[in-house]
Amino acid sequence: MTEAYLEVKDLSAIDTWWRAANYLTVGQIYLMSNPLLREPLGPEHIKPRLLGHWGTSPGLNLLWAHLNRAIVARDLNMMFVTGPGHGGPAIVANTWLEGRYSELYPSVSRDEAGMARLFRQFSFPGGIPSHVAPEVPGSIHEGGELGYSLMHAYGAAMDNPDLVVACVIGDGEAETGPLAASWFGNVFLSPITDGAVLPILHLNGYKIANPTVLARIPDADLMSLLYGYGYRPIEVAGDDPATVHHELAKALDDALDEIATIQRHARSTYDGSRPRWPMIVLRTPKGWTGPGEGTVHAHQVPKLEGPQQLEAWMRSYRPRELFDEHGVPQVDLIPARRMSANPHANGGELLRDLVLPDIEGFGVPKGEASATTVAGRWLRDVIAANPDRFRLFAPDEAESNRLGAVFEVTDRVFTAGAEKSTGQVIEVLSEHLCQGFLEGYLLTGRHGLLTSYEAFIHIVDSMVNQHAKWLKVTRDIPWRRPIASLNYLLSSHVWRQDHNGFSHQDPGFIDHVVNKKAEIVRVYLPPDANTLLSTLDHCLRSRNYLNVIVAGKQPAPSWLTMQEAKLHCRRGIGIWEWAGSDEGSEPDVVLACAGDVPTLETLAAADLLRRHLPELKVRVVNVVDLMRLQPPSEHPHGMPDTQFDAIFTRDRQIVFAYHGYPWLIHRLTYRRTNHANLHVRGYKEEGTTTTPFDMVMLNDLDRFHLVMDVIDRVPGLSVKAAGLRQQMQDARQRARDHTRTTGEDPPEITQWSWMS
Ligand SMILES: Cc1ncc(C[n+]2csc(CCOP(=O)(O)OP(=O)(O)O)c2C)c(N)n1
Ligand SMILES: [Mg+2]
Repeated sequence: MTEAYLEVKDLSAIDTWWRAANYLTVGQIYLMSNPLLREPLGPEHIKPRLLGHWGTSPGLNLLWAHLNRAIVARDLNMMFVTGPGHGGPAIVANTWLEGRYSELYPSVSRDEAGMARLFRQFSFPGGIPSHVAPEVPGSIHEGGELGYSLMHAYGAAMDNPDLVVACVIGDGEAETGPLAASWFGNVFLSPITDGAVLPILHLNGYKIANPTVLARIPDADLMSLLYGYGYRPIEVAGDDPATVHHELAKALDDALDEIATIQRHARSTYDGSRPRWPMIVLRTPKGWTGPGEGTVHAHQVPKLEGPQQLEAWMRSYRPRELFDEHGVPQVDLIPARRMSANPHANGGELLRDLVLPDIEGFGVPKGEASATTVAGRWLRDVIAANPDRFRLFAPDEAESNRLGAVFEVTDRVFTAGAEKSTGQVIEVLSEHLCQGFLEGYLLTGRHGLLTSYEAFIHIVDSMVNQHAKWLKVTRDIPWRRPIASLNYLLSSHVWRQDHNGFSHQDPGFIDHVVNKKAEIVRVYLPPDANTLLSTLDHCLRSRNYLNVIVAGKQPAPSWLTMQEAKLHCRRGIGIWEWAGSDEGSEPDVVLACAGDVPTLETLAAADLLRRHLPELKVRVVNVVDLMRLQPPSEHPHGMPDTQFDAIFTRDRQIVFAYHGYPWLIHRLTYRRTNHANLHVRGYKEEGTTTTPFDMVMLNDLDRFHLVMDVIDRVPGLSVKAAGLRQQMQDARQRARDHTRTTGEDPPEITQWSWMS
């Protein structure tokens, strides 16, 4: 037995809270009536389908109780991030004890009637989900898909100097790649301008059906590992409640004292170097205080002999001491600043608009420009104008994606080693960390942009799913205010991976995101620099979306003036009359394009057609907002059939040059009148390290092939234009031969410009 650390009254308050929360957790998992056990428990009181997770819950409840003691004592501004989010009933129990749950859901009142609803609704049809889902007050992290707790915690702490984010990490969760990378978070956290994260590694020994790695390796190894990541781990271990209460209270005081000391020092001396932040390692049994304690059988719903066993278990928490005769909980330790009501956990409430510089001042004249370089100048001024609420995240690719102008006004955060710096850019190679930090930052009411290579953003596909699900659910929760959209600027895209090759060529992230709910996703393919500016400006003003923007970084034609670009982006799709030859009449063929490189090839094809087949009426259509292609019933940006038919015609051939995998265009348009005449060229998984024009030829997306497609499809041309078709074939061969002899594309390609 260790020495007593807590005063008797505090020990009792903590233990009461813990027992109350455990009681309410068990009640939610098993009961649908008789919440205060007024009658002997019978089968009729027990849910027919027992769903949920008990094993992690007593540990979460213990931590919540102890953190409340610390919050009361220190008046902390604290958030709770639950890594093992399957412990939903535990967190719901604590928020109900704090009264927050009933404030938001008045029918689940803080009394016996409310307790009955609280129990019944959990994991019940028409009720609430089993995890720490968006419905749960104080949560920014559902924890359904494990691995993202610590990165969310770090993102939340950024630019919130007053905030302490307590983050419980499951020992199973800690085996995931994303969580393993998250320990690095302390390198990207400024002790001066950011808040603190208190990681709590919950070593309950097990995941679902197996022991965990970190619970089984020698204790000294674990301590060395965490020390090596830059933390000072404070261990608390045991299975005797009183002992653990004393030790945990002491450990938390130690950690919170140290956090305060670290911040005082850093903020008074402006020393931004990485301190050795404290963290807690909590080693207590899985399913502590319940059947199957300390075994894998405690993970979900422990199997019981019958109602009597359940009743005995629930009574072991001494409910008569916990609730009065009306079922009102008799707990102290409700802080003035409750974790369940922390405003940062409902970030939209704190969200302030960005100050956005007028894009007019950044536009480029028609000619040639690198779209992302131009965007970088605007982002530089966005960063300068919003020092406390906008961040750029990149897996080491901000410079590579030509956004380097931002470093004229800010720097990268890096607190370790000799060359320390601080600023509004986070560059860490893990795409998971970029995504997770940004999610944490957005969910707590700020704004940001993630720039990545197009191919590798796939690494976070699954995280995108989870964020999209979160957004979808929050739309229907009135008290959850809208948050800033998650914006992707994907560059170094499939067509221009010049230094790299096949491994770096994959435009499929777009396909992935369009699976998500239409009200959440937006995909933009700006064809040039000015349209990219207009698109970014739009996206940074939007709320509750995933905006995916794909844009090139290489010098490329800028087709539209700033004014034209704005109008084009507002429409999302448009006929480029200046590029076509249909002049107000019905076209013979529609050349459509989406994406910068396909737009270039399409215009070059239109140029060839105009020269060689002057009587052919060609219409050129450019798509910036991909969702315009869908019907309005499928997507809010969808275009009515009448408009679609007017642009794409009801019966003429359409040759569509698309940035990504061609099937997506078919998927988006399959219900349209003229779908049978739609022929899409795009990336068909042919790639290597070669010249830009060889890349488009490899995938039959080049101008010559587009002309051949027109000849093959437009009635009457195949015979008449057979000679031109042959010239196009030869042009392809010449271009290929040129690359093989000289290592570069022929001048007729590289020096082509519109109507030159
Ligand atoms: C990424 C991911 N893989 C697998 C699962 C399935 N799963 C749910 S709970 C769990 C075990 C979690 O163990 P741990 O993090 O130690 O939590 P605790 O022991 O506190 O329940 C697993 C594997 C998941 N939710 N997420
Ligand atoms: Mg575990």
